Amino acid sequence: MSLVVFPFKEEDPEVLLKNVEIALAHPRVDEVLCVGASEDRCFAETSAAAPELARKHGKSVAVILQERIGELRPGKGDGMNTALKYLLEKTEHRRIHFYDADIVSFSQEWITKAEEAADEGYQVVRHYFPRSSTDAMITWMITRTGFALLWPRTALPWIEQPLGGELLLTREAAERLFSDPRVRRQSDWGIDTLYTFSMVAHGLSIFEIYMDVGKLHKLYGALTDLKTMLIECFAALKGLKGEDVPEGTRHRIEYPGPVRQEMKEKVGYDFERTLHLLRENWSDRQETLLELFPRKVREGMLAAREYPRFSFMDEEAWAETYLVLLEHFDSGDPDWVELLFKLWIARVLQYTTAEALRGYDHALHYLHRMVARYVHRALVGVNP
Ligand code: GDX
Ligand code: MG
Repeated sequence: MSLVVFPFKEEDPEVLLKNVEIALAHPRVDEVLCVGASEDRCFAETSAAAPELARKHGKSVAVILQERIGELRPGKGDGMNTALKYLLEKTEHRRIHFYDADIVSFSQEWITKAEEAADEGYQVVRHYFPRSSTDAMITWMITRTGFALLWPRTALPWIEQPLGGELLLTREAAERLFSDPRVRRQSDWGIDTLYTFSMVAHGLSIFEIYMDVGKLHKLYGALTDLKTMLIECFAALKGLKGEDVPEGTRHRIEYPGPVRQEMKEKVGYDFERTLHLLRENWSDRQETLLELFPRKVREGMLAAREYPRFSFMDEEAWAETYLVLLEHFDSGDPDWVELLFKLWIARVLQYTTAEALRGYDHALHYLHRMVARYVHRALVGVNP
């Protein structure tokens, strides 16, 4: 039987409690665990409502605060790792599910599909779902790009949503992840990268299941809101760059379904507000750091201080930029943080205007091919 976990921080308690009820009503679920970042309003309301929900369903509902397990900013990583620790030390459940607390399209189907895939013997089940062509820009430009450039022979570049927070682990998989010190230290947004990395590094079998309904949840405006996530996800990848990953993971991906028109037309971020970000927070030191980058990138970025420029940041320029960042980026240095952010903004804007504008089908095809070309580049080298 299974444990369902919702990590949460400042969420709408109504959404979280509805999701808790959905999970409790599922026949495969024995217990629900909500792991809060702090004693915020959501924590108070969820704790107050838990005993009644538990009674109603005849199952356990625990609401706990996350422990300090890692070494970086205390964030979602401490929350998820606290749940692994709880599973292993306090319970006998055979499986653990994670779902973001803010999903408004959550249903029993999320749990059922994961359980059925695990019944086939997979140690990890990951949910994936349609996303708009301008959404998931950290996933595509940071994580999948990095996985392709660093571990081209492994399953890593081919994981559809390597930052997805919806997944199932068998108890055995949870043990493997939690015993990995690289996973435990990652207390911040880098946790999703570390879980994905670690499951492939440990050779666990993975089934990616497709959720038609998609994940409707809280949305961001300008890309600034994603800044911390971007930095922490890149830093996590950079920290892993020398690590060995075996090639032979069993990895199956459920074939996706047709994508609704609404999703195809959705715009993932506010273009105009994002354009401004290219001109913000420059310093002399950042200009000096640009000397480490290829000329095209350096000149393009310097010009972008005056007037929005980004067309120079094409796929190849981004690969070259990425390799420089892997070498030199320092997440403790505010100038590096600002520079990475603006370089990524330039890449996202270039992709948006050169590819996403040509329509959803073109854009998604482009992104998948881009990853394949990065894998090829890492294995075979750059074409002359
Ligand atoms: N316990 C705990 N502690 N929970 C947290 C914390 C924290 O410090 N920070 C966030 N959460 C919860 C949050 O309440 C939600 O349930 C979940 O973690 C995800 O956070 P949200 O703000 O909804 O992030 P978003 O942008 O929806 O990100 C998700 O998708 C990203 C992606 O796929 O790109 C999330 O799973 C990210 O980890 C992932 O990178
Ligand atoms: Mg969310």
